[in-house]
Amino acid sequence: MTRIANAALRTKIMSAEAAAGLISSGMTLGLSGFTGSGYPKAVPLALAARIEAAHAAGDPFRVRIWTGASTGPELDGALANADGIEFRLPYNSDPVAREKINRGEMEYFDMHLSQVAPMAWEGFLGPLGVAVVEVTGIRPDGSLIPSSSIGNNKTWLDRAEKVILEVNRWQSAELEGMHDIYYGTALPPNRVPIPLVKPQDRIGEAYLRCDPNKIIAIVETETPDRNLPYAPPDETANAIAGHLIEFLRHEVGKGRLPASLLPLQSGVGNITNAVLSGLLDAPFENLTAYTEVIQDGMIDLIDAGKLKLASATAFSVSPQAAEKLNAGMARYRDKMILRPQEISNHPELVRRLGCIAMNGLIEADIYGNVNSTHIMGSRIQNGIGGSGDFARNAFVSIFMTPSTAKGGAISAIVPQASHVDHITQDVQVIVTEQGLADLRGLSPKQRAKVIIANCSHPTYRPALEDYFRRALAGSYGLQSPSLLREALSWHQRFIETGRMLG
Ligand code: 0RQ
Repeated sequence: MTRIANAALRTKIMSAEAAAGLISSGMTLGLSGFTGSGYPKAVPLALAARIEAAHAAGDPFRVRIWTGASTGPELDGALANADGIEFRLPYNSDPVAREKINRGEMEYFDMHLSQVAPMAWEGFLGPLGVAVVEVTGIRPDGSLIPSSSIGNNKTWLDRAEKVILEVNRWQSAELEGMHDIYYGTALPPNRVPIPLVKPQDRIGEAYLRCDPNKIIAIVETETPDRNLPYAPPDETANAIAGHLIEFLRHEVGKGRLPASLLPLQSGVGNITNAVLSGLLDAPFENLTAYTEVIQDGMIDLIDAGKLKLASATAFSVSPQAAEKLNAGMARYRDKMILRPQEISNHPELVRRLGCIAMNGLIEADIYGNVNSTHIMGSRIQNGIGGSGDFARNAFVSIFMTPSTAKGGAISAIVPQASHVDHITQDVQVIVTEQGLADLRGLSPKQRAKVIIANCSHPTYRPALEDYFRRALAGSYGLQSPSLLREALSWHQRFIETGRMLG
């Protein structure tokens, strides 16, 4: 059964190959998709095949790609494999694309996710040729029922010269009504306050608007989102979750947080998912989430009656959770809201709501500067994603990580971060399986003592203590004492020998 209820638009149905044929080399494409949800699944594959054929014929066909965040192998993976991406923004976690970026074969603009839509409107990113957006259905009046992510779809549909839609029958029809698309954003000097004061507030419309004259193709699909399983929490993840939940209990005990906490933001990954699982047995009720993605752990918290509402821009769930979600969508619909990412991650709203931000990190230095994106200062892992939107503006900004990486060859706590995404002022709590460092109100030297003592792995602690002691004795100044020749030597040693310490 078709989900295209508008007769005029049904005349635009065509194959993915025919739709991909409408895209030219050099174009900028604005694609839907956020952490493996709601991305177009047929047109990018057909485009990748077209690009491969063009390359075989000596035509250097490449496109520029804008999305919500990460997508799936049929999009980033296929286009990167075909060597078809010239430029990519704002986030990537695809391994093939990552390799291309690190080899210098693809330009990548890694951005705060809340800033993508405003910057697209500001104009300096250049014109947007074609929006390729997955939807759940098209209504008789031509408005669009969004799918399992919103991301930047509103902006792509507004800004693109032409639009290609994928209507995916795999998406639950019961998604209709879950979304909240806010049409009140503007550029300065015409900006007004965003009228959202609680995570559960609905301030927009349930449907995406789209000028039917811009629609050049509609492709029907029935293909699942790329949903990856979460690893069951291991001992390390459980220890991190335990320290963090103990901290939250302590803050409630001190009266600094209400018993229902404040709206939770949780980054993606197994550790943050373990924290959400830990909340199942914690003594907090009537929780809310104002976050980027709804993960398995949040669905379990809703089922347990602990989480009363989750606001996000996308689902990021395992195949089992996707099945549960799709089967029970009508029940979940009034407990979940999907919004454009400029609203889900808006600094004004994160500050107003007082979110508890919980994100992963790659490394932190002894002064509390956090690197979320680069390995050994140079290689990109994923991107800053939404972590900066939330960390700077949160009520309390928490970062967590195992204390070592790569089987112990790397310390996650280092004398100096090899790249900084979150300056020490945006980092209030660091947690590893070793313990938790509450850095609020501490000077850099006080921070160093707590981070080394509470968070570093015992294998690396003596070397960190030794570095700090010598820096205190012999550095150029004593606000954030550093031994510059030595500060990045751990990274250099890893590059040369495969281990940070001899
Ligand atoms: O590499 O897969 O090759 O083994 O980094 O690390 O431990 O699996 O942790 O999946 O939680 O990711 C910061 C990358 C953590 C993530 C980061 C290597 C490690 C492994 C992944 P392998 P883990 P996670 C809002 C929040 C930025 C975006 C963000 C991230 C790989 O949390 O991308 O916060 N954050 N978004 O071996 C060398 C170190 C390392 C290291 C880890 N110190 N040195 N390699 N690794 N630490 C949500 C969104 O924006 C969508």
